Amino acid sequence: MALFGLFGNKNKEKEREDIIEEKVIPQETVNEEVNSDSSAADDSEKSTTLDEGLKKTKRSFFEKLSRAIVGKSTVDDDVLDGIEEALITSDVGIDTTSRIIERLEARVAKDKYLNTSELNSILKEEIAELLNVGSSTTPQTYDFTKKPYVIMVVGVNGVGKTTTIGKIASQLKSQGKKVILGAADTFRAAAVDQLTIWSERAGVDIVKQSMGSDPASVAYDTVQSAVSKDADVVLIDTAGRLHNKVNLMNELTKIRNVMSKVVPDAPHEVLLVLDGSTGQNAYQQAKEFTKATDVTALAVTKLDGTAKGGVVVGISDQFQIPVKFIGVGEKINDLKIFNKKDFIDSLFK
Ligand SMILES: Nc1nc2c(ncn2[C@@H]2O[C@H](COP(=O)(O)OP(=O)(O)OP(=O)(O)O)[C@@H](O)[C@H]2O)c(=O)[nH]1
Ligand SMILES: [Mg+2]
Repeated sequence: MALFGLFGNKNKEKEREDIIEEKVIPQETVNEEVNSDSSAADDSEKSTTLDEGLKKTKRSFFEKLSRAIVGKSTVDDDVLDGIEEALITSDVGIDTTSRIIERLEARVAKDKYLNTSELNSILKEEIAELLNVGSSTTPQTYDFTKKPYVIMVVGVNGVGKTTTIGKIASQLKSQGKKVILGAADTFRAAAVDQLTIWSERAGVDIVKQSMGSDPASVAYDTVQSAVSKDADVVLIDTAGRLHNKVNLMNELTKIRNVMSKVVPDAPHEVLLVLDGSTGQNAYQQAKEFTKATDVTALAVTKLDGTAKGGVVVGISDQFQIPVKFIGVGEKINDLKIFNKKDFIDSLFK
């Protein structure tokens, strides 16, 4: 028996090694990797504003845009080509960029002498309309009539799952909610320690077991503890995984199933965390992960460290699943509830 157990663990380890090997870091993002100096996570520092968080994206996008219109007074084909390039290289994505350019073309066709000096406001209007900003309200974060409201957090390695959980826990705690974290990333001892530190920072409870224990068992214990303590929200941390690792995706199904034995409609939310600084990779992950498992909400992190913030525009345009949160820093208050209007306003400020 013990021998089989040993082999089982070996296989598991092998699978994890594969994941780490397969973690793709596009070359161009290496230089702009976010500062992961742990001193940056000092809670006493003030939180990053949306404007500050989007600074790199804004600077890079408007530099490209001004290059597109230099020496031009009206929006002609050359200018449109330049805008297209600016959008694509800001990681808005080809499909969404095409839709924005089509809108601009229609506008130029109507008004032949569209002035380049108005371009920013025109572009802002068209992007806002494309994303249906007029009808957007800040997403209701959670339905607290469900008690406990169970959130399972998933995604590939290193995207910011654990950090995002800590930030959400802190926000909910400050709203007076009773929150319990579940350390269902049992693969690394450090993962449990990291979540424990976040639980202390946020001032919320945590349920954990020893490293290597069954993640589904931790999730089960957490939900049960939440029920007995009359908690409002459960946040389950999971190990990073790739969508194409069948066993690991099955593990997520198992975690879901055991939680629903305690609270029948749990998990109420499956939050997929995406690293915004990986640009097009984040799209790919969203596409593939949402195919492989039920995902009900998205969080896009690390926007502060990248010029690829346009990725949020593309993701909100192309996925039916709402972007609920954006991460703009490593500190506990550096998570914003995503509001399309505020985002576009900040981008064009
Ligand atoms: N600058 C910045 N860094 C972030 C943000 N969110 C997370 N990070 C950093 O990203 C790194 C990875 O974050 P984790 O929360 O450990 O990511 P994870 O998905 O839990 O990682 P695994 O458990 O290893 O799969 C940490 O150094 C975080 O501080 C963000 O919004 N901005
Ligand atoms: Mg983690």
